[in-house]
Amino acid sequence: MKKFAALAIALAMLVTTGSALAAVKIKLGVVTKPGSAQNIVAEKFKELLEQRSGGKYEVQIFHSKSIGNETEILQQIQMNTVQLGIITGGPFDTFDPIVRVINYPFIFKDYAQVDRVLDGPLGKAILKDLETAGFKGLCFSENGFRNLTNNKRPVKTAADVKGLKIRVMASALHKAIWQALGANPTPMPWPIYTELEQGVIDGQENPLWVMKVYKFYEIQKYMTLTRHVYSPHIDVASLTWWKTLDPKDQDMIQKAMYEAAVYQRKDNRDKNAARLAFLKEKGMIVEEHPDIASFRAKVAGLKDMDLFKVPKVQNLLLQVMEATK
Ligand code: EAX
Repeated sequence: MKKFAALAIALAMLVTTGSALAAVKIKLGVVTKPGSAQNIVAEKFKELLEQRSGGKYEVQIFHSKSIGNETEILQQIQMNTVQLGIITGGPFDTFDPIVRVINYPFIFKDYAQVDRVLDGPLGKAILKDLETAGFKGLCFSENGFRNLTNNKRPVKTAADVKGLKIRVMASALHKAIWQALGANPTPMPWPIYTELEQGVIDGQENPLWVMKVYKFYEIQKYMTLTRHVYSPHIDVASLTWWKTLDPKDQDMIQKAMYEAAVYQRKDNRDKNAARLAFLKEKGMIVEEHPDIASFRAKVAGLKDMDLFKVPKVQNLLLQVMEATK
């Protein structure tokens, strides 16, 4: 018994001394599973920050919905119970309408425009505005250009979309886009495999990596390369937490996240051709050259909707449209 007590004291001392030297833990949330775009950013960031801080920080990645869906992760970041998140642009819609500008359909033609705008002053203005919602916007990584899949019929023109039950992200803009296209949009948080499998929804829209990593080729027959929305992730920190950090650490975290984002964007883009080939090989019927003009025509009026009436949103939308002409 005495021996046991001595051992317990020794152990307790070890734990106390150990914790005095322990790294500062940072919680980082992503909704998707390992191998997904968000996780590639998160893992790269973890590697860079832990190495550069000489072990001062330990990044704990919570993935696969272990701390909730993207909206719930954002709420925890606002409260500083989670410090960082790599979150798809869509769910930010209800926190700050300014993000609608980057989710606007067909606004970006190619990656060169995406990088120029999002890494430049207009992207910085969006990140800065997120402070109004309690987020420190660090930078943009990417989900990618979104494409439509469904299980009902091949889609070549916008008219083919009519009546399809399409799952959309928790975003008023994404809902409005699919309404304008004639679909029956159903907002639903990630993941959605079961709903697709059971036919609760006919289809969904996401970048190519999603169809591969989440095995949508097993349950979705048709894919159309609509590229209707460029979908970034916004890499954010809790503003409350950010203000407690000294400027040197802020700088180190900001740089590590940006490098992780640049690394992931390239990785994502490099893999798209192979993903498309893979999905075809798995039997998906792919419409590679849909009638994009017919899609554009149906969403042309979105900019005049109430969604864009807030002056800061309207102003920025016009500026981004000008920059991507
Ligand atoms: O990254 O909810 C969505 O459609 C997102 O694109 C999803 O998190 C996959």
